Amino acid sequence: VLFRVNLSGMSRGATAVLLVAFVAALTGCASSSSGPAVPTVAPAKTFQLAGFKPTGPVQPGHPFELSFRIDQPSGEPLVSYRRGAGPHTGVHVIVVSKDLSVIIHRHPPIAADGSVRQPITLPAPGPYRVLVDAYPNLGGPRRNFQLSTDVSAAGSYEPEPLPAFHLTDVVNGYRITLRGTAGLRAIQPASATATVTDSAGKPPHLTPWFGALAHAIFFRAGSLDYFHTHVCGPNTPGCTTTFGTATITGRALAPGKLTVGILLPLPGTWRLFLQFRANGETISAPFTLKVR
Ligand SMILES: [Cu+2]
Repeated sequence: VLFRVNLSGMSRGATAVLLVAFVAALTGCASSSSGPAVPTVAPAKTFQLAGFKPTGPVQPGHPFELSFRIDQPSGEPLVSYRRGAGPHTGVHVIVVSKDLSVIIHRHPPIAADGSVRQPITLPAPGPYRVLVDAYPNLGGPRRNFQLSTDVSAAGSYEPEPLPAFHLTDVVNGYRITLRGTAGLRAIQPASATATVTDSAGKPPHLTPWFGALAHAIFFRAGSLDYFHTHVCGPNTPGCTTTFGTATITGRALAPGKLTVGILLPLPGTWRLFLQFRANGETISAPFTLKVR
């Protein structure tokens, strides 16, 4: 027997369809009393954030220290992380406001005991998601995993409505134009082209930053599902993202012209933050994407 269950209200704009298969096993010794026995299931042992700070609201505009470690399923702290070249190492901390108007992306150092500390400043009041993308060095097929928690900045919160898609963003004098996102579909790899010019209209020299020429960080509106790909350059080995059997790599085609690999797991409205570093500053160009 197949039941289709629409779970609405899990996340804004998202409807998960759950297929539940029931097998009615009628055996000769079926009990006639109080229905089927429910098996006892022990809590799943998983990786989890431990010792996370801050434990309460922080002041907007004031730096604070965000700190945590990751505990392994065994209960021991995770101390061994992938190292070396490329963006797929260590721990990435991405703090995003829930209205997707603010993103903060850091790769903090990891102490020998596995603890991670990162100074952060939340610019405005409101709720933020802290996403920890971890690359453990444990062998086996597992490459990375994400854990998340929330922080909030005190004060009255006025969520900004998500802007419609604009072809061109202007950030700190840089013009970033993104083409090729009109027909995006969930689970289908696609590639868009970003063209970047500086305030003089010239393509800027991009400096590799956190192991990539550019980072494409995607969050889904409402549910805050996450995906992350990179634009790789000649000096950024180990930069390709793998997702299942697909590999997603962006490349610099020419100065100021980047291909951006896109592979989003769910339909909906997504916010892409295209991040790169030029002339000593980090630029985050946001784009709203519709994914069918
Ligand atoms: Cu990245």
